[in-house]
Amino acid sequence: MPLSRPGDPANFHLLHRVCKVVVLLCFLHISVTVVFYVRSLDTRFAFVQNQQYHGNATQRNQVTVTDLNRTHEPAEIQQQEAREKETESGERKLEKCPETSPLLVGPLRVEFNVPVSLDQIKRDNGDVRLGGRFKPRDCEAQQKVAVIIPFRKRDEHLKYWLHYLHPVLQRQQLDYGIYVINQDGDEIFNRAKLLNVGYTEALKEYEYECFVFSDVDLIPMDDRNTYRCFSQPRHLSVSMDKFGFRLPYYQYFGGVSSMSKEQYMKINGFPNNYWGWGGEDDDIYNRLVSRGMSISRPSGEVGKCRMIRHKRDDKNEPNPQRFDRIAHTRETMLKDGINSLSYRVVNTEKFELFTKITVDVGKP
Ligand SMILES: [Mn+2]
Repeated sequence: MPLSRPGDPANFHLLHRVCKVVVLLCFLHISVTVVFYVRSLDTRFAFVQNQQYHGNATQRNQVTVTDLNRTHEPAEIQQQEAREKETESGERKLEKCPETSPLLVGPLRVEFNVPVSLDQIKRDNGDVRLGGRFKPRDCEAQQKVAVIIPFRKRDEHLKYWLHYLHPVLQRQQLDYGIYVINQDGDEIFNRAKLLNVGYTEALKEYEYECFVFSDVDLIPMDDRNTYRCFSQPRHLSVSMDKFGFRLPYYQYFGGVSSMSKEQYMKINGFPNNYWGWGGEDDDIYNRLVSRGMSISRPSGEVGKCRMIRHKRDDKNEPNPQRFDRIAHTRETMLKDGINSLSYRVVNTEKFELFTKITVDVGKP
């Protein structure tokens, strides 16, 4: 048999079939490419959203991320819907936020050489409500926290505090309020009494369960240092730059600390009679220990913080009676504390980023 020559109908038929297969293969290749391309676009979009989220730390973007994921996972949709189911009271019932917030970023850069403006801080924290209140949008916070700041004539420090702390507290998914307790007049300063006033006044406003007591000039350098309460009273400012990033002494409880309502009541609150600088934090430590409690602390790494450098304020001289007072905490704490607190509120102001309560605490 001779081989078929070109132009033979049988040969043409074979060529036709080969072409068909090639075209089909091409089509298949293109479809697969298109499918993968579209999917990668989606992922990339979600990634960008996620990045922005970490960048400005508001709740809004997270909703978008969740929404994107929803289109791919029906189980996720059901969960989300269950989470958002209306309760009988008509209120939106949210699931508890996780024990550790997924929004935390870890170490933070903290500097005080660049000036900050209140307007910019307001713009950066659009989700904060009047009086410096916030709660997470997508979940129910683990704790309701009142942050109490004893204050007098430190507006420049307060600005930095608001600038750094509002984003951190939001990322920590807390239901919080900021209370700046401003000592009226020019009498000698009384930090611990102002803290007692803050505790009392904050509770009149909302059912706070946890109280963070913070000096106005202390900024955490890691957002994993959560401003909430623990099973024991918590000392949060454990490695300050001022002390070479270490504890000055084991019993140190100054700077930033937190206590639940129960822990605070157990020690009759704080002393009211420490006028001037020093000693009140050691008195508080003695109170805790005498009630069988101990201090809980974050690690030295997570507990790093910076203090804004400043000169000692006028009318806050070291208190010469402090050593004598500390030696008698056990006897005095029963009658000196939240049960003997007296003060007069001069003025309450609701600013966008904090509540300022000006108070007359008397004099020694
Ligand atoms: Mn200071």
